[in-house]
Amino acid sequence: MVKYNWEDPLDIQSQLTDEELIVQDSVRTFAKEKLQPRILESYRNEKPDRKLMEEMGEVGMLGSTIEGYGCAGLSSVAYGITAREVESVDSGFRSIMSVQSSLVMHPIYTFGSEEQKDRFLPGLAKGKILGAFGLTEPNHGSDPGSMETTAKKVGNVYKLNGAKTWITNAPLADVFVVWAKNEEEGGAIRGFLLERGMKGLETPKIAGKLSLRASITGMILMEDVEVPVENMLPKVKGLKGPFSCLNSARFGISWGALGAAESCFRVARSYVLDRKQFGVPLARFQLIQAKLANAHSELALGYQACLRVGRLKDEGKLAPEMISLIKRNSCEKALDIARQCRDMLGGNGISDEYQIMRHLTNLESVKTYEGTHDIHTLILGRAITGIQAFTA
Ligand code: TGC
Ligand code: FAD
Repeated sequence: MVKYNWEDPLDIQSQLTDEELIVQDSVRTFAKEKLQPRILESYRNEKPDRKLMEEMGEVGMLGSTIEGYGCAGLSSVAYGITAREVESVDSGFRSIMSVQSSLVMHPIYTFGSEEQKDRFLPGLAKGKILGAFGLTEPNHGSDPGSMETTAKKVGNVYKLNGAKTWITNAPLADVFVVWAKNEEEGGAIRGFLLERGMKGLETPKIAGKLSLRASITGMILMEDVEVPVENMLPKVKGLKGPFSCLNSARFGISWGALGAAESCFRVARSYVLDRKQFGVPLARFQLIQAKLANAHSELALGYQACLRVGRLKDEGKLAPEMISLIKRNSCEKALDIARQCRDMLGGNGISDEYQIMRHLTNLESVKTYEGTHDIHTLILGRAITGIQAFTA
């Protein structure tokens, strides 16, 4: 008879390749030694740590699925596992990593010219260059197809005008993947690489965040920013450009959100084994065991689904709706698990010493960015019925 392993109930470990197990080990060590000691200070004081990116680069965590250019060429599953380990410490740290990897390096690698790849990818892989991705605008979040940012060709430059908001890494970034409507092509959406120092480019920080405080968020304001024609991503036109970057980032988030929830689960489990009320450990009560069993089941099922989608992605058999399914499921279940775990700690649950409340507030953003819960519901609804319900 096989003994049940509460830490890995569906035996995910035996489904990973040797390479993926090595990645898991090394990222787990990195998270324990480099991320965990930093998080309380970073979160309390909303202090992003620029050096962290270079440390992630040193261990090969940036753009890890890319072949060449100093990148590791790993599987999507290895990328998912990395997101899980990083987000088990904090979603903000995973955000920093996934924007750089999926939303900046991926489009340059997939849609960029050879010159763009040679120029940007090695520095991005090492974390020497920091990237940001500008799709969302003040008036257009869930509906980026209505964006107002424009690009107008004048001689050998494009002049960009517009504003992007809620942009991870923006105030510190060196390079910005900005999506804009190209007037010359009847408003077709194109990606442009903007660089810090370009005249007319401002990136103010958004203050007062009560979530994801370990990652910095800001705006990208553009007033007649002159972007050389060779900085336009040549190989993609239309919304499928930004959306295909989102496929990769949303996939990572699906693993990551569960990583955050798993951390909450572990804290709650050990707390209820130690803490006594009515003369016995909390873990002795059936209501507590039911909460643990529910969280444990959702984590096991959620990870198995992420692994399956990762394997299909690596085999080239992915439909983007599969990613909506796991992004939506992981975020919703992770938030619910974090709330239940917070509850099991009673008053201590709201203290940052116990970490759960930080994960909980982070997960509120994770549920919203990269397509809100509702948007992924509607993506699935369209796939099921053949009828779009995004617009009236
Ligand atoms: P729709 O008509 O559905 O599609 C337009 C074109 O795009 C193609 N497409 C995709 N291609 C690749 N992957 C996908 N997932 C795709 N989804 C759609 C589609 O085939 C079509 O191509 P073509 O060639 O026919 O033109 O477009 P729509 O305007 O109706 O959009 C529908 C909707 C609502 C699903 C979409 O707008 C959406 O997903 N909205 C959510 C916006 C969003 O996710 N924003 C994220 C911003 S980035 C971010 O949050 C980063 S946070 C990072 C961090 O800190 O970790
Ligand atoms: P809205 O689109 O205004 O939505 C508000 C509410 O209405 C939501 O509940 C939504 O689900 C609902 N809703 C919208 N449309 C419909 C509909 N058709 N039917 C039913 N309900 C609907 N963006 C980037 O481009 N790059 C980044 O790096 C980035 N980083 C971010 C970091 C953080 C911390 C946050 C919070 C956001 C970030 N975003 C980024 C933006 C993020 O992608 C958007 O917030 C998200 O797409 C939702 O857009 P919105 O905030 O404008 O909300």
